[in-house]
Amino acid sequence: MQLQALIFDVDGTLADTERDGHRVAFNAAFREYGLDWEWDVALYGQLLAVTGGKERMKYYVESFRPDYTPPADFNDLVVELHRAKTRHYTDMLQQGGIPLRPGVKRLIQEARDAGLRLAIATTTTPENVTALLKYSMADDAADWFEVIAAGDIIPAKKPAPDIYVWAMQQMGLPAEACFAFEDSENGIRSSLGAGLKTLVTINDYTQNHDFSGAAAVVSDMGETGAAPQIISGSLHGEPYVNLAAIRAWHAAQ
Ligand code: XBP
Ligand code: MG
Repeated sequence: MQLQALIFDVDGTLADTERDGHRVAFNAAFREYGLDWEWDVALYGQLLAVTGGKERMKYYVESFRPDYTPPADFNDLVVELHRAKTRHYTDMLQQGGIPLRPGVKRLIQEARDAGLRLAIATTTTPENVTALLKYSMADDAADWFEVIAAGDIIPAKKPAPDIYVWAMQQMGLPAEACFAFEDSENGIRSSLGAGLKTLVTINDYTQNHDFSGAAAVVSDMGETGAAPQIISGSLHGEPYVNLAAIRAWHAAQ
């Protein structure tokens, strides 16, 4: 079936948001609430095993803080902390904090010029996505994506396939007409589970993940004069990740 739409993960795929974005915003929220929780770079790598900020905080308390006795209204506290974290995170983006990864804007522009449909499938909060698109991509970039599937819209977060399935339902497209972009094992379990061929661009947190089933695994999308490193698969003779390479991965058996 002909390729009709590209579906992008956000965190780690469009931009390296985790280490210098989400992690920092979580810590700012913890300080604001007088908690002695501090997520350093290494610990945050372990916490990324769980997707979703609220879920991640609960996992931290359960698995790393046996000394902490949660209050009776712990669920409410987590919701409040997460609201504060989202505020810190979107403030950071507004201040121009987090650039897109190499080749992301180029590829999205090429896809738009070719008339492909675009969507987002992510576990992060919707405000975070629109802020990243606006401040790191273009003022009106949120309008370039016909579906932004994000956050609690779907209860079962990645690695469950539900968020991708929901995005495709909204577009009225089958998986065979779409192609996905991911950076993590939880992400690719989700996209492959939804039946999508998927390209992986790795980052420092995800480089040792298991990406079996990926169409290819590369360091980044690449740019003119800055070819990506190929970890597995092939670029089908293209200099970097472009629509020709994506069409070839999409057509492959
Ligand atoms: C992203 C996530 C998110 C972010 C934090 O995973 O797991 O939870 O880390 O955002 P993926 P929130 O890239 O696979 O979508 O705090 O808004 O959840
Ligand atoms: Mg990701």
